[in-house]
Amino acid sequence: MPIAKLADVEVSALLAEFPDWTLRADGKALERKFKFKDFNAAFGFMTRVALYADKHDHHPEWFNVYNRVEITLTTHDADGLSARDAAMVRAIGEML
Ligand code: H2B
Repeated sequence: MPIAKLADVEVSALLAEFPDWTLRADGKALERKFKFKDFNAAFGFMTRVALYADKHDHHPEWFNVYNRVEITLTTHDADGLSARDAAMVRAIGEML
């Protein structure tokens, strides 16, 4: 089901509030790289994100090797960024 795309000014405000996230070159996704103490810490974090994703039906594109996690957030149903990504950025910040 389609969902509204964030306006450019909303994306700018989000990036200003969460400077650890960067806008992908095509402007359709947010990216962030995380590094943890070890795999246990990384996977614990991923588990928290996974539970959030399941609850909100909004899923990250991600990559993990040992203590590194890379997350890309986008909304396929909006072909870009939506309020769901903004909410997830906010939630992830509280899972660290
Ligand atoms: N996750 C993300 N990141 N973007 C989506 O558009 C999306 C999703 N859509 N998870 C959901 C699932 C949709 O496919 C289901 C049918 O609600």
